[in-house]
Amino acid sequence: MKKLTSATKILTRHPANPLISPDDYPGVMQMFNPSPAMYNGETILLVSMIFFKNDRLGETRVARSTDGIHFTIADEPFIKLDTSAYPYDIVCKHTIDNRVTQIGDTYYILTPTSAWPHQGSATILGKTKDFKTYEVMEIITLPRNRGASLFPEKINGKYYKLDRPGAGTGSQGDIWLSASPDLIYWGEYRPVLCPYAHWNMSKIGPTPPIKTKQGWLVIIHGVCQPCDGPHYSIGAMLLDLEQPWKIIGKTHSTLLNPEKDYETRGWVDNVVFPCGAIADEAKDELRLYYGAADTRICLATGSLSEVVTACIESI
Ligand code: BMA
Repeated sequence: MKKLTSATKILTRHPANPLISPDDYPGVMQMFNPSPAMYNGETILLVSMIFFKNDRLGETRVARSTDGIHFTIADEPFIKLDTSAYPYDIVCKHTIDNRVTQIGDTYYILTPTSAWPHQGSATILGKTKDFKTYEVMEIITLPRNRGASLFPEKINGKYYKLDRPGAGTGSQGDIWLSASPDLIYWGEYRPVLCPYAHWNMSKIGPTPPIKTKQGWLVIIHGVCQPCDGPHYSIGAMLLDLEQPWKIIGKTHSTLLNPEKDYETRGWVDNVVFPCGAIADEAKDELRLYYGAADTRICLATGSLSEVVTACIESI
């Protein structure tokens, strides 16, 4: 039998975990589910934050780091919208769990928000060039769609995004694909992946695809429902570079499972949740920043090529 690394052993948790914890920020209740990007050599995380004061909903702040380990978090929210004006009075509350994708010198941010009194999450498309100013562009999905993620380049002349319709309906949430000529108008919907393994039997969701020689690597989260409540874990799938609706492979094991105290205990127990990863093909490195127990932010690193192989071999 061919000797392969078990997918569960590819990533190593950083010894400094948790890298960011609300304990160090008075008034902050939760800092979690970060969306990573590289900007001018710095690692940026768009951090999801919730405060003890109940007059504030979830917001997004920018954390910056020169070494990818020690982060400084901005004092002000990054995503600011006129929530007194239609449609953002209804849609734009609770802006957490972003997905960032760089295309050229622009960083596009897909933000799932809660649409009240309507139910479920619509997706807001915004952009920045410097992680200081944020510009809202359009609402690009209907509810219920939480976790939509943009590809980092056009494929055969079209933009593509992964969608997650059905989110929030309990035991559903699959991954679909859509295409657009301009990032605003979307169509050509295609199903991609539905729950397929024990750890993602209830729901499954995407993050922004990472281009590798073998295909688009997509870090995914999956939810299962053991007796002690939902468990959120992390795996990956690989999509065809030219036909991104075609799956080349997927991990049957988890890459990361809630195991450490900082993952199993918090505001929501047993959660490891990704909103993206930083890949370096030259160094063969994957840096996966993730939210732990909806409370703190952690890092796990490992070989990018081993994650790709785990997908191809369906380990
Ligand atoms: C999901 C999202 C995430 C959260 C997870 C676990 O539905 O709301 O923000 O981390 O649940 O609570």
